[in-house]
Amino acid sequence: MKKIFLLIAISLFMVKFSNAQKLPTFDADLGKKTVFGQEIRLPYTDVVSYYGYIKSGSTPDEERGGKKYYYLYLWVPSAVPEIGIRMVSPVTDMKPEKPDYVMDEYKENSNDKTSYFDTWISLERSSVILNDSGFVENVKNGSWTSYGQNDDSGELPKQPSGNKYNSLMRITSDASNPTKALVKGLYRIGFTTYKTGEVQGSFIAQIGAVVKIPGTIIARNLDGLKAILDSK
Ligand SMILES: [Ca+2]
Repeated sequence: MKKIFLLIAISLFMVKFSNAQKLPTFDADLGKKTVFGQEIRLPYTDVVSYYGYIKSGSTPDEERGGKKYYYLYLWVPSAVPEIGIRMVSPVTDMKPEKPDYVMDEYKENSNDKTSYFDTWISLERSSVILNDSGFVENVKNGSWTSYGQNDDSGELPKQPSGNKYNSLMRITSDASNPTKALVKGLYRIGFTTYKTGEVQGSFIAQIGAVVKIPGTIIARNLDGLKAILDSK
């Protein structure tokens, strides 16, 4: 029996380090086990990557309490048991691949490897559930329910400052609580810097799910998301 556990541990270790990407694997809370005092997590089955770039001096989507907020809109087409979100800035050794989302500004500024920001992320869900002709306006006038936020995570690589200031969070759905259940709908990932200051430079945002969710959409603005939704 001990041998089997050892083999599992070794193969998980191999998966972790044989992956070509420069970030560590994105591991889920769900199915987490402790074997011989060692915590073993399985990677998210489905990881969607979004490469972005914010130019210094850009107009944020919102300013609250002196902080500049930007949003990524996320359409989740069915209820999910868990969602993981992480954000790393700057993007150094990673390159976008075929299914990844890439902002135009990212392509235009791909040679800027030095600008970055101390990331901070949040997840909220819109009160609007129906994609009709008034969708964009309804969302703007609707409310948002917060699911959580994260500033710094020790699981991610250090920033050029030498600090582990990148962000990661895992949200587990609580089906018994309407404000904690990860139901089908429109979510937004908010990002800013923890300290008041400039959001600038490249970043990668990743959304991890324990099940494959076909039809997941990420967009930088509501009109863009609506256009993709309507084209499906
Ligand atoms: Ca941070």
